[in-house]
Amino acid sequence: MTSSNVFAIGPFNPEERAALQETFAPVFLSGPDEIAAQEGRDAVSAVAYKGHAPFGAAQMDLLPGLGIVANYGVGYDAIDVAAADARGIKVTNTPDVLSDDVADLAVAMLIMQGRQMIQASDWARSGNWAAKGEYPLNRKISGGRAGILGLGRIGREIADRLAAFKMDIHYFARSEKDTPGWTYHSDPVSLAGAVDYLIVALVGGPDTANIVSAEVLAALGPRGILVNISRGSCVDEEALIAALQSGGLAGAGLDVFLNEPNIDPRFYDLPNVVIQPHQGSGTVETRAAMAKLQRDNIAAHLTGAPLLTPVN
Ligand code: 8YV
Repeated sequence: MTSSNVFAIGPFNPEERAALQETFAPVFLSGPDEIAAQEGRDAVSAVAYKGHAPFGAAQMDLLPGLGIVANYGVGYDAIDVAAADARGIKVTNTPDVLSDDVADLAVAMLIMQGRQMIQASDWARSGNWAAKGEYPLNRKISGGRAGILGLGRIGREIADRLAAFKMDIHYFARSEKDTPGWTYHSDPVSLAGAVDYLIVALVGGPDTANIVSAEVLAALGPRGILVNISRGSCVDEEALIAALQSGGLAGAGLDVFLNEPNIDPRFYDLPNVVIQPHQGSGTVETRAAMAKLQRDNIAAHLTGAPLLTPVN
């Protein structure tokens, strides 16, 4: 199937570009700000979207024939779904295929932070191991109390992994789930107060903005470790930095930030933070599966077949 009526917008890698080219022969744009200058935009019926730049009413109105925005990613907070609904535009995302990788990274950051793996590696590399002896003792992670903020697909994968680390699992979600043995909390402060480790696995967007507030961080406390693999917007970043600087929180493992990739430089000076460059889904296997699901959704739309993973 080829159609020049497809725009592929965002930082697609060479493999993704080649597959999109072979399937749809799209016009490639590096970002939504390039739409306005495109001749032929009136004929565009599908957008393959990648990245976190906002795609809302203004962009949709430049594409009067648009029928689908297929997002590369499970989180679609960059796309204004209400504006899409109002224009009869379908939105799809890429759930499930990335859940394992994101959950793996969440657990890895928790252990890296708790066991001080970066500092311990530096200790060995710098010669301190030989010169000064064994690395100072750190902290046991298995058997602790873990709180999952948002028990969706990714949150469940994280909880399952941490349960295998013999942890006591607590969670916050919109409603109580059928998860025998796990403890439900109806508000994030109560959850944070009950656990040692708080893992943020919420969706992004206005409804979850700053859910991890100063109050939540205070409830998590000086022995608490915060892990975030969802969106920077879920955390009050000022309050987080203050807690990390003051010892109000033991540490954090963060894959997502406000204003990424230009993150707040104060994070670079904090030794108690494991920083990852939003790479939760960033494996060869998973990114190929995400890209394929995105293409399959567009192909379904163009052939009138049911969408595989519709959002609206
Ligand atoms: C990004 C993500 O999509 O799936 C999500 O919601 O945040 C990531 O997988 C990916 O970084 C490409 O922008």
